[in-house]
Amino acid sequence: MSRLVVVSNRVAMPDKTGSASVGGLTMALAAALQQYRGVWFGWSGETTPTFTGQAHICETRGVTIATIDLEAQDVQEYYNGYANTVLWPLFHYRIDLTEYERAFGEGYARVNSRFAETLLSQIRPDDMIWVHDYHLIPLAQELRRRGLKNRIGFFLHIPWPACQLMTTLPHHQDLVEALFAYDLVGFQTQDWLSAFHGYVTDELSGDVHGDGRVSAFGRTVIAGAFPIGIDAENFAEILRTPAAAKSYDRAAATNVYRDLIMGVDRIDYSKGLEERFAAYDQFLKTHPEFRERVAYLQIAQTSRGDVEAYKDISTRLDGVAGRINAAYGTLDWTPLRYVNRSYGRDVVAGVYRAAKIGLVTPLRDGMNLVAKEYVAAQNPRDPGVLVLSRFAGAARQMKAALIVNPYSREDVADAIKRGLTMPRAERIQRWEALMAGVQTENVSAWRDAFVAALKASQSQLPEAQFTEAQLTRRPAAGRSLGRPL
Ligand code: ADQ
Repeated sequence: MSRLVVVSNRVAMPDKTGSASVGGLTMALAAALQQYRGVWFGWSGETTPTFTGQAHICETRGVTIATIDLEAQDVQEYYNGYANTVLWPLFHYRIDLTEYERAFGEGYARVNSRFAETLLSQIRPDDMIWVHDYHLIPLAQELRRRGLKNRIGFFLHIPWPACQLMTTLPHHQDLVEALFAYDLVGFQTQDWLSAFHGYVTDELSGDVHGDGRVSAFGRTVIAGAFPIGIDAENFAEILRTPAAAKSYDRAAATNVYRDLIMGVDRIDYSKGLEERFAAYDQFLKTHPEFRERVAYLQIAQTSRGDVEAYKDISTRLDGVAGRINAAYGTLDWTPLRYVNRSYGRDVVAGVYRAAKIGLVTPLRDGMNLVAKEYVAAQNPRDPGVLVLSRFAGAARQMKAALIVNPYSREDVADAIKRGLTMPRAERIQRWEALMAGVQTENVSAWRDAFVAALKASQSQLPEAQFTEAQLTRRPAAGRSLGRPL
């Protein structure tokens, strides 16, 4: 049986007890790796004065973990720079926040080359390689240049931008060409896949064949939509833990006379938190009869604190929350509690269950797992209502949610009211439809579909797509991602 080699920017193997704070993606990848006796390769999160090219190797429950340390300049240019100041905002349709610098592109290319250099020695001839996310788009190209012919798949966890936006990226063609070194390229939804097709046909005059094959740059890849899900069974187990029960009891007791509205997010401009707070303000303003009868709890964990665009978000949220509480709060009612920290999955699960409304209103999101976790945590006999942004990939599957436009505070405010007053029978009907999807379109289904498609790509793609020249070809001088044309 061939091994699966998973590559992601960071590696986070769950501990033996299945730590309560580990995310659904980590658990799924860990399970897949155990099944395939795999290797998980990525950055350790540590820095070193000089890159050594040596991986730290350890074995955890049948999985080989291989990590590398990066130089501080790598982290600044590749991670904070190209990945999180260029690609993340661009792919989330925020070109106003994209700050392109050539050094970022150079750092991105350098780290991908360092990943490839170190990874190469770990790979056996029949291994399948599965690369994750926007940090590592050029990795297959770097591996091919070193002669690797194994099957390599790539999964993009975030959206793919519309062609008009993509073309604002300097050297965008080089980045897309790098995707054509994979055999399989996976997107979360049909929308992002269609946007990729649009780029290929409009910008590259490439071909989108009806059977999933896409051709450009003299190469053919398979491109498909593989919507990620959560580990619903594991989530149900977490809900049965004493910590989840305690968290539920506390949230329910604090809000015994009130309906709880909740949100759980990383602090990120793509999650639409300021717009969500404004929508709640609108709701309280236009529906005074609900004041003191609802409480909104927003759990928001700081992320990417070293990136400029993230630095002020928390302060601004503090300000808006303060204004809402000052305007509407009473002696014994705080309308909005904004908690800037991370909680274990068990604690979050308990709060989800106590919440009558789950507010998931990103401005743009590849999928959004919080929407699925909220549904999985509900009491089947008295479920809450999911209010979901139409711009989350999850909206494609979760049609029984109240779908809103997060840019319209009135739209979101109306949905909050509708959710709070929705008859129980309708809540149950909607929840059952949502839950059926969460259970079947789960993380194992995602993983299995991707791995099966990667295996199948073997028979769908030309046997030897790479001539020796293509395998070793470097971009023409001055055409790397970081240098001027
Ligand atoms: P994220 O942008 O991180 O993921 P999301 O899918 O919502 O977004 O996953 C966040 C996870 O972190 C959830 O499991 C949530 O419970 C947890 N979490 C968030 N804030 C937390 C907090 N304060 N305390 C505790 N837990 C918290 C990216 C893409 C998404 C895509 C996923 C998976 O941006 O669109 O769904 O990858 O592919």
